[in-house]
Amino acid sequence: MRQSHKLPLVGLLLFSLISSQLCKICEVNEENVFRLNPLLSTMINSKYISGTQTANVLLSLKLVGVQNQALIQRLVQQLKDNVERKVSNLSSGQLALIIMALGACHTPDETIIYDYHLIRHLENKFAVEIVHMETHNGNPLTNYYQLSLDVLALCLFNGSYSTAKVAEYFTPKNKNYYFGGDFSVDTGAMAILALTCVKRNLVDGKIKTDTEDLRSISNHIELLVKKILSEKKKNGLIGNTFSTGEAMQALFVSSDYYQESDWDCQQTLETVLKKISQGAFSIPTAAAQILPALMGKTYLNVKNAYCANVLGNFSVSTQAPVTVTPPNSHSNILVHYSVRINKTYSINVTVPNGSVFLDVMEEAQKMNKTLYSFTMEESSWGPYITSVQGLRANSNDRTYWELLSGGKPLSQGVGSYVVHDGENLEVRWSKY
Ligand code: B12
Ligand SMILES: *[C@@H]1O[C@H](CO)[C@@H](O)[C@H](O)[C@H]1NC(C)=O
Ligand SMILES: *[C@@H]1O[C@H](CO)[C@@H](O)[C@H](O)[C@H]1NC(C)=O
Ligand SMILES: *[C@@H]1O[C@H](CO)[C@@H](O)[C@H](O)[C@H]1NC(C)=O
Ligand SMILES: *[C@@H]1O[C@H](CO)[C@@H](O)[C@H](O)[C@H]1NC(C)=O
Ligand SMILES: *[C@@H]1O[C@H](CO)[C@@H](O)[C@H](O)[C@H]1NC(C)=O
Ligand SMILES: *[C@@H]1O[C@H](CO)[C@@H](O)[C@H](O)[C@H]1NC(C)=O
Ligand SMILES: *[C@@H]1O[C@H](CO)[C@@H](O)[C@H](O)[C@H]1NC(C)=O
Repeated sequence: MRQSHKLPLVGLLLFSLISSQLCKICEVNEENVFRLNPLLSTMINSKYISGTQTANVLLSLKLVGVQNQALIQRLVQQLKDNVERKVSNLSSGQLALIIMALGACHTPDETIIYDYHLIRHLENKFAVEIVHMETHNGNPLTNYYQLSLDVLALCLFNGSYSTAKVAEYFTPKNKNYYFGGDFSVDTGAMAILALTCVKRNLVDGKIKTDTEDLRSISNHIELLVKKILSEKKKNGLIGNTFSTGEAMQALFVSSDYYQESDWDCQQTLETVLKKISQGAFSIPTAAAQILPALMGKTYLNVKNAYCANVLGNFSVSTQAPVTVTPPNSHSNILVHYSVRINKTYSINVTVPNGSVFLDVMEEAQKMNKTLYSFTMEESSWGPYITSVQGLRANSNDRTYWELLSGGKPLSQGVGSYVVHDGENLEVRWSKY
């Protein structure tokens, strides 16, 4: 399908029709299923402080067929309370995730979606994102990862959206796929899932459309797949550890856009299993996002009438999750910490060995509140830094507080990144 844009339209439609149900899937075999236990115990032992975290975990557990009804009911109840009390406060992508989690696998809790008119709320929130882009220099209220979640949920649950707008806004040229010039693999992967759902509905004739839209959506998928594959690392990860699960899902559903030799799925799988054993997925959201792909599932399976009980016969461990090397709290370490805006403000901070980035920021703040004060918000990935020295990140002008070590951006947040003796840590006022 690499030359799809050169095929005559009839050929394109026919080919899409035949191939759209084919998936290239590699998954953990039975002897290796025990290696997923750290993910399950991280998810099960989560504190569920954020509704988005709960939605990520519930969606993941349902997709792989975990049968723990007591746990599932507890999560459903929490999401129900969430939409009951504050549906208007949820961002578009948060609501989309909740809808997918509640609606996955046709379980009875699907009715909550209709009782609370969640699809209508999502249609409105998606429309607001589009208006925001049109009035704010192309910047959505949230980001393209969430807009992709929106389209995916609307597509899966028969919501209404404009195919023409999807074809227009999701062109891979759009700046919202990039952060600081770098292609965001997570974002591209989620967009492929959304566009594939839309494409399947068009091909199946569920939605009437201009054939131009179908052709352009198909071209977007093809280009995004190329970009994802070009982010493949030597060890098989795609993007980084945390984007690999969603990239795998995207490649599973788009196998007619690349050749078998373009991706060694087994190698990716093996590297992810190694990362699991090293405790890389100790945040529940991280565990939830990697698990479905490892069991050969994607977010497009949400509408399956029945989610195979793939894990049902295996014992699910509920022991404490694998933890990174226990902190040696008897010794202290010294780190250099800087806040960079236009000028750089630096300080040396002593913290117990095993401390995380956030401990350093708190210590610096104690030492000089004027220079090192900061605020944060709890999110599904842990604490997110929202302001430093009173200067607040703002998605309307694409500003944020970037975390770096030795001048290189970190791939973890302040709540999880463990600091080392002599390290140069920095929070930098940046644009994405
Ligand atoms: C969009 C995005 C951003 C945007 C957020 C602002 C915006 N315009 O939305 C920007 C570019 C600013 C950003 C920044 C960072 N991000 Co980011 N981001 C994402 C992305 C692609 C989507 C998040 C989202 O909307 N989720 C869906 C909604 C429904 O969930 P939510 O919880 O409500 O989303 C909010 C939080 O996720 C929060 N957020 C975004 N990134 C991060 C990172 C951390 C560590 C935390 C605690 C919160 C957080 O912003 C979202 C919108 O409000 C995810 C990919 C993914 N797989 O989730 C990466 C992702 C979450 N980010 C990541 C990272 C590492 C960062 C940074 C630490 C990078 C850095 N070196 O500075 C910083 C955060 C620094 C800080 N200030 O604390 C990692 C986290 C991995 C991990 N194990 O912790 C991810 C998974 C990407 C990846 N594969 O590496 N990010
Ligand atoms: C909703 O958001 C508003 C404004 O940000 C805030 O004042 C209010 O407390 C929030 N409500 C809930 C239930 O979180
Ligand atoms: C989907 O929604 C349309 C109206 O928007 C309706 O006519 C149709 O019956 C719905 N289909 C399903 C399967 O619910
Ligand atoms: C689980 O066990 C039952 C009964 O032994 C069997 O019928 C079913 O196929 C098994 N499922 C899996 C996924 O192995
Ligand atoms: C900090 O702890 C780690 C492991 O617990 C150890 O390897 C390292 O030597 C310690 N560093 C210092 C400076 O004490
Ligand atoms: C940084 O410096 C530039 C140029 O002097 C100025 O326009 C900008 O407002 C400064 N930014 C901040 C956050 O102080
Ligand atoms: C921090 O300590 C280093 C030596 O480890 C020293 O060179 C530097 O000047 C100190 N910086 C500050 C801001 O005190
Ligand atoms: C914090 O730093 C500023 C600027 O260097 C200085 O004027 C102020 O006295 C410092 N405050 C404390 C409590 O050390």
